Amino acid sequence: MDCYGEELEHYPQFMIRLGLIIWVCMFTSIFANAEDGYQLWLRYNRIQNANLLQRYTNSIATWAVFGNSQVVESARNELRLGLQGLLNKQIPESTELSPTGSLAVGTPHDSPLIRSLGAAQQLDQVDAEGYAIYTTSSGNFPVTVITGNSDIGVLYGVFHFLRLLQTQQPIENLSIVSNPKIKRRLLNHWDNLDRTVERGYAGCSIWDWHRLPDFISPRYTDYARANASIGINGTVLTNVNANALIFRADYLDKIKALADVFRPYGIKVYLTARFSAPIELDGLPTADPLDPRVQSWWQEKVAEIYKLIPDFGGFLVKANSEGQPGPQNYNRTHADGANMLADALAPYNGVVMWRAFVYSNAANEDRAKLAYNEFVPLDGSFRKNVLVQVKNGPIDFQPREPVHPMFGAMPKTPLMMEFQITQEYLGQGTHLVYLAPMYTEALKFDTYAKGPGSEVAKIIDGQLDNHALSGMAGVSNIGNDRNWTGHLFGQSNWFAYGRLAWDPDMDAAEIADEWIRMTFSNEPDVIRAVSALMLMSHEICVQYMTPLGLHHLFDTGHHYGPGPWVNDLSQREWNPTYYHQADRQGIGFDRTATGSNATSQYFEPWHSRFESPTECPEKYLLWFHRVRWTDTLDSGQSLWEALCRQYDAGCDGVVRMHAIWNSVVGKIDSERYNEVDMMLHIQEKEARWWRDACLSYFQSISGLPFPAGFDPPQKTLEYFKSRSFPYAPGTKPRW
Ligand code: BDP
Repeated sequence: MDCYGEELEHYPQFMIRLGLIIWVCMFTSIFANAEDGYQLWLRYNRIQNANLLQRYTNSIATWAVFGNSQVVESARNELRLGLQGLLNKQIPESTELSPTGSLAVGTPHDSPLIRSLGAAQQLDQVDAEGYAIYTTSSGNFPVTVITGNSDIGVLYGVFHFLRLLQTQQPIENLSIVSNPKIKRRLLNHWDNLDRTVERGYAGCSIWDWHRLPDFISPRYTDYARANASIGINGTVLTNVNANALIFRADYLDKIKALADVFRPYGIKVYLTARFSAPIELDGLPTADPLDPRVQSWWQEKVAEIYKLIPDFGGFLVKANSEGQPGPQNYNRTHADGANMLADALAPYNGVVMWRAFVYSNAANEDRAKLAYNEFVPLDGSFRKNVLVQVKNGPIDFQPREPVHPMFGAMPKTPLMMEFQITQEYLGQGTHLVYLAPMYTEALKFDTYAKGPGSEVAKIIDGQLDNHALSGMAGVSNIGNDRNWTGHLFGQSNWFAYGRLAWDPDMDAAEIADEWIRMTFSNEPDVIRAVSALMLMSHEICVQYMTPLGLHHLFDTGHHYGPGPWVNDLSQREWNPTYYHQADRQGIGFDRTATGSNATSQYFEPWHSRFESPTECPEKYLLWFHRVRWTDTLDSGQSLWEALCRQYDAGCDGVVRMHAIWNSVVGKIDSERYNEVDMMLHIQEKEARWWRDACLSYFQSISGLPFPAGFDPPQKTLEYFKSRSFPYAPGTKPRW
């Protein structure tokens, strides 16, 4: 028999063996690497580094959590889950200390052991929600203590400790004290009762209103865990374009069910209040805030809510903005409206977050100035439990805006920061854009409101003007997609938002580093590559969408993709042409003294810097100035050439990002690798779409040739104008 025949003879057996091997490989690879993103950054996968694993196992030979409250129970469960996963074994829960090291967790109030380990002294610098993590010893036995003045402090400490393990930090000699700098750290869900999400790109709303209050999805607990792990302590469940129905008794029962799930994680629920709710729900003839019938309606409603949810947080209100009802319908001011609700909430320590996102349809004034004009004169007239919630920039969550001039201009009123986490204007569900650099650009901006050192971060954390109330809101990017945020990297923006709400002085790179380690890998190559691509991504997006201070070039309704040509919408300020004002001579919005004078709303030296075309930072040039196409910029290029080069640089940037991602192939699981790879492919195509559509249009206006060597758009302007996306996610019919 020849070899060939011999092989054939053994063929069936061989095939069975081969099949078995393939099956085992597939099985183990599926289960070892099943990574669909659901776990977010709370992946407690076994630590691969054997030395480290041994060191951790020695330091945590036993562990105990003291106390019995719901919040302490959450801390205990999380620690159990985390240790079991990361250390890959069940560590005994015991109050007996081990000679190699033990972990003791709880408030001094709950445990004599924690008291005996010097917690009181460590907690000297710790506030109501903060914590201390430190290494000490009992006899000769090393002990790691996680403690706080409150149970929630302990839970936050536990998450911090797990983060140390997840990011593979040494834990033998700890001395950590951490307090949140901002008190109300909230997510704002723009979720509707029909489960659509106003600007959502990750599926439907996670709130399953129809099945609530009886069906409690396990997702609600995981949502709470994820938020608590980054210090978020409140959630506004409903859209700012509010529906009064949420105040009906059956809906309040649903809210109560969610509040009950979130409470063990220190998360309070808040609702958006539709100003006309008394009319819509109970047929009152008016919603005038000074009418006693309206006042008692709200008082009763608030009492009803607190009866069900004793720790209810309060109301978020969008009033007299984009068609929403408000106090101005009755010739009352924003303060009248906010104070009426604040009075109803005050007996229960509830707050009102009154949004400053207003622009009057009638006023023939630069939209960028309107919120300041309406609100600054009201400084000092709001009740103590009112916060005014201000978007980071004066228009509307554009890829880049200068800071909102209201920051620093209302010293008697606590101002809350509102960031958008969902990427309405930043590539929605398909672009990788890490937003921490954009957030920190705003937070670190020195307004000079009280001279140097008046950073936005210090205004919103209450330091600068001594406010007890402080807050930050992030418009959520969460939906019921398996990976929560649609794009996997959307998770990093949720994470970064929470970390910055806890500490607005944190650095975007530091946050990226944590997130990558917790989400993907602790391998230096992976961290280096992914961090580089994240940190470059925002600037690149600005370049291919709205460079040099351009803004609101987005197509109507869905805001997905470019529409700089749109000029037929009924309201002037809904049209992109209003914002760029391009004509044969030049482009840009003159907001200097010769134009709308929006520059005057900024403190010196910003007022003068923004006013001067040469001193104005180039990134805001066309925001504040009209510039001729042929004017020369610092680079020596004409404005037209610079614009073309910026769009080019944006496209090249995405190609670079994609190549960087490709360099981690094989170093992370293939499931998430491939998903992001496909998204980056879309992003490359869409960056090119932005470039070609915008430049085709601007060229049709400027009449100038493209610079030498420039790769011209491959399609006509008519083609770009003809594209339509009737079912793009997050589409809003009106604008
Ligand atoms: C805009 C959105 C719109 C929101 C509005 C708001 O396009 O859907 O309702 O902001 O913040 O960015 O109220």
